[in-house]
Amino acid sequence: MKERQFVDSVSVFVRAGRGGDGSASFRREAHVEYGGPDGGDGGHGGDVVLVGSRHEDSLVSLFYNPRLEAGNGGAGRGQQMHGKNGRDLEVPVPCGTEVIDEATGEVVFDVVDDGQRVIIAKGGRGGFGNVHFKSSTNQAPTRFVPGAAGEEFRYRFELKVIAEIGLVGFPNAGKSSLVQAVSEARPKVGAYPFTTLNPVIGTIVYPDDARIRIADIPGIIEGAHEGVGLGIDFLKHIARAKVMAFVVDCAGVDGRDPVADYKALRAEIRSYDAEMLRRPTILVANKMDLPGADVNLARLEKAARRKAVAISAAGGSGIQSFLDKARKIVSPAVPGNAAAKPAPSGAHDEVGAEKFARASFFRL
Ligand SMILES: Nc1nc2c(ncn2[C@@H]2O[C@H](COP(=O)(O)OP(=O)(O)OP(=O)(O)O)[C@@H](O)[C@H]2O)c(=O)[nH]1
Ligand SMILES: [Mg+2]
Repeated sequence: MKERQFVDSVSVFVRAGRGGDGSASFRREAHVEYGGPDGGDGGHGGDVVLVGSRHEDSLVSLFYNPRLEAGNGGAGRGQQMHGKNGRDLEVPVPCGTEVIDEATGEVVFDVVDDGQRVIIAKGGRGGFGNVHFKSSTNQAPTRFVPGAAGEEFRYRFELKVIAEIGLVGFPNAGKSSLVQAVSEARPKVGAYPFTTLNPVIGTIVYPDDARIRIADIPGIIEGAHEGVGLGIDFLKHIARAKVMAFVVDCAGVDGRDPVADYKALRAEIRSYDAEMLRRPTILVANKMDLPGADVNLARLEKAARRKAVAISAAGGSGIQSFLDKARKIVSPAVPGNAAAKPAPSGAHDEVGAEKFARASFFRL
């Protein structure tokens, strides 16, 4: 198994840039005996800025590089020249990163959206140069103001995967394929277990712009709740999702039995946190394009005593039913995501669904 590179909690030291000192300089010109003060102001110190990025999925780079320092402002100079402003330090972080002040334990910032910028430490102001201190009584002030220190903090960054739907399934069940089919996210898909090593969030965008985020995590195996495999670290992310979707390989490609898989998945979740099973769930029967899947589907639905959403994540069939179901089940919990509009009256359900499907594959 590849080494896992996923860090969701890291302690960092953050220092914004110091402001540059003001200058105490006097004009020197040929033929002017007493040049007045001409010391410019110092430049401002750079800020430390977090930038939400959907391309980041872990805090691992900060784990290896836990000091974040922005550039200092340059000193002011003669001829009223301003010092250069210090360079801002922009740090890309995954959406869902919370910033906790270690001194107080309080969450002070929350980076939620792609492209969102949050200043977590402000640079110090540049100091005034002596031009500011000229007065009628003091024509030759030597006074200047030193640059102010930048803010300094010790923060803990915590990654909270934010998704309405969390996918749970054995390795190779087709979770990442499903995320690919319904969102713009491109998690790796592979015919071997544990292709996915880190959580990936995809956003389903409906034609009326309602959005549902869906979290893909590494496959769960028996014993995950006790730390077997990669599962335990990721169950806590799923634990924050409002809805769980169990993804089962209904064709039993790896010689697995979908009914046994479904039971084992539920048992793992129950052992981890029984409360999670009381939330709404979606049962997804995947790989319906393969032989034997039909028979297994009937068995699965009987054993689970519920209807499954039958799909082929790779082939594209049934995806619309999944989208509809996801919307219906998540919407009450998400303000602004009204329930899916019913098909136009008189239209056959299938026709309505087909129209909806075409629009749904429009990607951002
Ligand atoms: N025939 C068929 N193959 C599928 C389908 N969905 C996924 N696969 C294949 O199953 C394999 C595993 O798919 P992934 O989407 O990577 O599965 P996963 O659940 O994300 O796996 P892990 O990340 O390892 O937990 C890949 O080879 C896919 O191409 C399907 O509907 N039909
Ligand atoms: Mg995967």
